Amino acid sequence: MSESRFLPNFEPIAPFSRLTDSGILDSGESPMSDDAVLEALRYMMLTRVFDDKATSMQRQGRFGTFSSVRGQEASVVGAASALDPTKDWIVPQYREFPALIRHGYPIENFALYFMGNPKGGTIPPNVNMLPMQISLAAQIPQATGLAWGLKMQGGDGVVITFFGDGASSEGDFHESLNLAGIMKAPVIFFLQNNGWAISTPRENQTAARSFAERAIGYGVEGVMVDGNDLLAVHEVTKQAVAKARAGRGPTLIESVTYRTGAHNTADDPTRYIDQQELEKWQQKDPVERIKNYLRSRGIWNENLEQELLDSCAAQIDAAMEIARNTPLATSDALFDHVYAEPPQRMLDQKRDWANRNGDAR
Ligand SMILES: Cc1ncc(C[n+]2csc(CCOP(=O)(O)OP(=O)(O)O)c2C)c(N)n1
Repeated sequence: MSESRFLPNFEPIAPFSRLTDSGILDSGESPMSDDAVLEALRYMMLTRVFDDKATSMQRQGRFGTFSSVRGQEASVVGAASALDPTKDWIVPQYREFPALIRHGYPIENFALYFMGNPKGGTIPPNVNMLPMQISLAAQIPQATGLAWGLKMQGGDGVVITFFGDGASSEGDFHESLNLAGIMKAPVIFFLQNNGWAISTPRENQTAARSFAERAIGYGVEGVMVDGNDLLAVHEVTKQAVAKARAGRGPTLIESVTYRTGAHNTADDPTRYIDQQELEKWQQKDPVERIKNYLRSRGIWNENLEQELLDSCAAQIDAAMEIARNTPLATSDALFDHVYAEPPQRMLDQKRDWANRNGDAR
């Protein structure tokens, strides 16, 4: 066939990037100031410290099942650093610790959540985020609805929702993109393609050559970005935020990265991950890459690294101390924070529960 009627062609496409694997910037101008990069790197380092702490807490039986961000730090922080916490909203999945902390969610709440204390799920009133979502893709329609609502209220806030390649196979993802495209809702669908949905590899998730291109079917712009390149992720997210703020609708960002840790603390990836593939991605470690970039700018050295590590460790320790000293929840806390104004049937259930449980512990 010389002239095919069929779309599209399937030539491989490369993600947008700004840094080489060893952290050298291309010939253009950096989209982030040195101070902004340093701040972002601190969030990435803070995440590593927290991930190690949380994993060890889980091993001691003091934390529930926990999913680390390992390997995806540039992806999450690059996206979050393009947001204005005073007006933009985050609608998370469960692997976005640094984005939530930068937005104002207290680390101790995050810890309490994994300690099974409902207090952890409470979001301070000035923090623009919805709760973490474990049921895959269930948050995506909410992000579209929230963005559409913000638009109707006449403000210029933007919503970003995070999810994985696995979640993108759920109907919720497709329905949300479709509606967001029609309504020109100010929402960014931030799909972290980390290679895996637990043990299901990316190639079993879709026959499409990219996840980003799925946007086209909904009249939405899509972009594929190197998720281990902080500068590139920040740049495309910033563009998507500016576009949404200006009333020009949603964007699907596919952030191509790799989960270099386990899916969560209940997973053993050595049973299914190819060691060579893992090592290839470890060479592109996002934290080392951005440190190399700062080294090439002459502003990174061992003293600064130690200083940052110490301050991250102190910050995590202080938050853990608060979480440890928070009284255990009584079981009637189950009924709190479910409705702003609890309906009568819930008040009845709460009273019955208290009558049956004495002090309701
Ligand atoms: C609706 C639903 N189905 C199945 C699961 C079980 N489950 C939890 S995480 C996961 C894989 C998710 O992979 P992905 O969306 O790529 O995100 P990642 O964890 O890799 O960041 C599955 C299948 C779930 N939580 N929710």
